[in-house]
Amino acid sequence: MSYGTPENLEGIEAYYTHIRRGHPPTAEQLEDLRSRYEAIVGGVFPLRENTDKQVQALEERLNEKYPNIRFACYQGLKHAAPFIEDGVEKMVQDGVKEAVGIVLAPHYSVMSVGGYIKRAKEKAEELGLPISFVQSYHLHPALIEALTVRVEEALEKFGEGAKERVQVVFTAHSLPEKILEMKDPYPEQLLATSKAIAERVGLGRWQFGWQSAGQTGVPWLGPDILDVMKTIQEEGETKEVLVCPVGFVSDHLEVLYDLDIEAQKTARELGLHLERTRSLNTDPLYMEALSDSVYGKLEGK
Ligand code: FEC
Repeated sequence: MSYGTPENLEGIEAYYTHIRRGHPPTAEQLEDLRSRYEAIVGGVFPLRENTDKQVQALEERLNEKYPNIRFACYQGLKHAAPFIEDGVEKMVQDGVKEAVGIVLAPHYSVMSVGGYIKRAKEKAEELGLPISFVQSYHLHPALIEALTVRVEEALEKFGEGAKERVQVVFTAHSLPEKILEMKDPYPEQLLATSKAIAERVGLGRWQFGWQSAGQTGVPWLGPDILDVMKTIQEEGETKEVLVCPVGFVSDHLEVLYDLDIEAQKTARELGLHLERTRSLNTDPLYMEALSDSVYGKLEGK
């Protein structure tokens, strides 16, 4: 399961309305989102192609690794077609005997992964399909390895001694602060992933920051990456920043716009040198983390 993205520029309004639980955006909100998509894609939506490739790569990896079982991967998207319910329905139509649900995002929150699982479970129960779920895989060794490699290679762009000098900021999508009252594991899981990578690389300076918070009139988790950069500039201990978006697994709007355009603009204004780690996309180590997590949930193996 994955977040989903519009098929084309005309599809943005329906997509945005779905994200807003059926409430259409104002003309101004719609224009703002359209202009962000136009800035990154010029009419193509990278998340769609990336998710297709990830699903294909996972199916190939599962069948290669566990040849005694026949695996077929179905896609179910949260906010676009094919929706989560469509994916479950297709499995039943195709005669699937046992299903495992996994969300491509590694960290559990009741508001993110929990929402995907709830919808898939309800549809599977309605149709009588046995299904189990991977809740999170944020500390899977292959995931940590893939992210460690990315931090190390990005640090090379800063030259000698970068490991001690550069401020590394791990980020993820912010959520409304109310998740803290619910004892949601999301912030802790994100910190655990960040800490594991920082220790593996041997980072001298690192911290966690949030990004892409919504404008909904309620407080969202902070500090935001843009404020984090302002603080780094004010403290004056370094002018070099590497952002590693551990909560995202693909190149899409929140990475290609929020980090590569918006955060880069702020960095330039603040006189900071900002780099970002490469997205996981179909990295074989990422596929290893996914396939291993799926296999671990199979009843009939
Ligand atoms: O490239 C693309 O087309 C899609 C990029 C995209 C990803 C993504 C991931 C997450 N979101 C999460 C939570 C929220 C909450 C709201 C919210 C709103 C938006 C909007 C867009 C959008 N999100 Fe998203 N998210 C992506 C895109 N997201 C566009 C609407 C306009 C805006 O705010 O920019 C607020 C909903 C509301 O109004 O009530 C909450 C979380 C993730 C990471 C986990 C996951 O992938 O599921 C959490 C990718």
